[in-house]
Amino acid sequence: MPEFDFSTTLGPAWFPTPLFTASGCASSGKELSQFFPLRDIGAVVTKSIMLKARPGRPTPRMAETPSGMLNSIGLQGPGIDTFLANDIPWLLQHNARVIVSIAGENVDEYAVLARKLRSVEGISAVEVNISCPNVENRGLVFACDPQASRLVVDGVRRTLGGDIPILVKLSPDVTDIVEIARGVIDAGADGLSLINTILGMVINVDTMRPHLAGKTGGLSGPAIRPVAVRAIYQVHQAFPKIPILGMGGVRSGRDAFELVLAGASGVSVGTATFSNPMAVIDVQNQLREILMSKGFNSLKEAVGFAHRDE
Ligand code: RRO
Repeated sequence: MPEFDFSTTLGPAWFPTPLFTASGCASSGKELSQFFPLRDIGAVVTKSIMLKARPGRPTPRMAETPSGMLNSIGLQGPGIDTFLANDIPWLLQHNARVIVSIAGENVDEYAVLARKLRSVEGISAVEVNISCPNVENRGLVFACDPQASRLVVDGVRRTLGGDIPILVKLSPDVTDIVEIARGVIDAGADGLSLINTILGMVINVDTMRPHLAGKTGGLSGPAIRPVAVRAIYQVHQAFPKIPILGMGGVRSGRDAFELVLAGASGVSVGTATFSNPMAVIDVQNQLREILMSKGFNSLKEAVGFAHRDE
């Protein structure tokens, strides 16, 4: 019997396994490394980093919701220079594969971030986050506008050249995600990360005021998994050759398998890690078992399987 091939590719980047952290849910991986060797998963996807250090939004910035949670972090982080000086060397010393997520306030800032990454050795891919819901106004959610999305990716592509693969993270909060995907693929994206959180809000009925200081936040967790499956399915149907890193409410191997069947070549685990730090490893082991029990010889055979006979 041939050995089961669990490896995956996201554009030109190869990974021995298809499970990843989700950006923002494991910072730069230090805390998770107490629980398992980071090398054992596909890659660590780091928290979206901006040009300058940012304190993020005021508290409270988390809220529990049925089958999920809201976050309103607001891009807290040390800024790219500190990140490159501390986090990347630490990750590489620990033999982790790394996907660096970047976020800018405008098209130029994304290009400056890309320039700083261009000469960094050892990065597997860059995730261009154009879909953070916790920015000052909706005009800054580039992923809600086809032209703005295209411009950001075009700038990053030109700056990075062909050396580092680019994944672009999209928002499901749009009328037609396929149209946004088309724009960023035309601009040079190698793959897509689907999906970011969904804009939501909780009002505390005791105080009769919004629970979050930032009022709105991004909804994550199992509640959004059907939205992720739908977005991945639609985009894979339109662009079957473009690799998708899927995320949204994955807690088990069965959940990850659902995203793979929809068209994901890799799966990120985010919110589940907060209650189970081993979630990425558990999901990885369970997915391997499920794929083998279904008779697949490789992960790749299962990607997009739900589209068969369409
Ligand atoms: O930092 C955040 O508040 C945040 C980001 Br960058 C994102 O992409 N998605 C999200 O739910 N929160």
